[in-house]
Amino acid sequence: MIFNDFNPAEDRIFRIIDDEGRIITPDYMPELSPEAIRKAYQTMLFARTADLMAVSYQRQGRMFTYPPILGQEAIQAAAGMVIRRDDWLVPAFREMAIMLAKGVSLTEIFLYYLGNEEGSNFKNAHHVLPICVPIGSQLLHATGIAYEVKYNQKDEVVFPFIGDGGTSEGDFSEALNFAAVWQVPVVFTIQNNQYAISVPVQRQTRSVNLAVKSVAFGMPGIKVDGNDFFAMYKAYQEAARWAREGKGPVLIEAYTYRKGAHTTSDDPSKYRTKEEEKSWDAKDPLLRLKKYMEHTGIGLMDTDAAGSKEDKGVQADWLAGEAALIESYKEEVDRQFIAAETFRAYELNDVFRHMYVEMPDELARQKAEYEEFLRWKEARR
Ligand SMILES: Cc1ncc(C[n+]2csc(CCOP(=O)(O)OP(=O)(O)O)c2C)c(N)n1
Ligand SMILES: [Mg+2]
Repeated sequence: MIFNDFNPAEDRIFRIIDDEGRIITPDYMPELSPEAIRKAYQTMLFARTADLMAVSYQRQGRMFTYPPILGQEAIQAAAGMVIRRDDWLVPAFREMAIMLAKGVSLTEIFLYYLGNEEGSNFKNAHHVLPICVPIGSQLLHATGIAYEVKYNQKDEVVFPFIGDGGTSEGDFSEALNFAAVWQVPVVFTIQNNQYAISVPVQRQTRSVNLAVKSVAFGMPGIKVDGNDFFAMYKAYQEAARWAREGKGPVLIEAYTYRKGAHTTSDDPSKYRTKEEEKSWDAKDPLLRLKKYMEHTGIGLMDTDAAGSKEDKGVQADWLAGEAALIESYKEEVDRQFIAAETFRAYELNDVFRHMYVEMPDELARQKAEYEEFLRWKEARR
């Protein structure tokens, strides 16, 4: 049981592979086929490609502010593989890759960052809440949904996400407290990427880590190397099983690093050093999984490299394969972005329409006021 073996009060961190991609805790290695591991790498590579292109679209002036997931791909690929169709994804705003795994389309995600309300109207995704920018509020929704799940005895687990900074919000404590009191099925993830915009995690808490907060609420908690795909996968497997068996909530701290800016509106060179950023390069989640695959002869494409070629050949094959994959991913991302870019412009009504089945008077008043403002603006031209 990983929750007993890696006690957060002792500040232990759960890892399966080291920075060189070598297995260091074989007893915990999850059973995954070469095909599943290859697929995980490809998922991370697709997410990285889409993420870099999202930043590029913003820089080209074709999209508004976007929060990159660069460096956090292993957490999201692992969560995406464990979360089931009927389970609930309750995102904050830095969960693009998990949203894709749950069936949200990239076009929908891009629409959101183009300010279009249709970007929260997921056509094919099941049990996914909209992106949530008000820090922490989504955790209360998660606990509430899990209350309903337990009440109606459904086989569903709720997966909310929050950042390290978000743990300083009252909503964090309220949501964890009642999830534990009610023993409802929630797997809380803190993506501890070390920063809340410019504020380092050391200024959020005096606790030895974030996972230890689980102790006070009375639930299992574990600090996991968030850049280790296998550790994240194993942690999610065990946490989801725990919650699904009716044992209550779990807190996972995924210890990682935000390699990019907070959002495209931020400049991290103002508050952190190049040396610090560089020190995380060797811990890159894609690099570590790639090294593991190289040691074990799992090729990037569907034929396994083991024994078939000289080392150099495998490496060359990998690089050529990766370049080709990235090219095909870029085409796919571009296709989905253009679908968002050429989507119908949103109507004024959309901004007010989706909150209630019947618009309350106060909202109707705001809508009238806004229409009035637009008329005034038009007349001023
Ligand atoms: C209630 C609230 N307060 C402040 C903000 C402004 N804000 C947006 S993101 C952010 C920092 C969040 O940091 P963290 O929780 O670590 O998540 P990360 O951005 O690192 O993923 C802040 C303060 C907000 N969106 N909502
Ligand atoms: Mg953060």
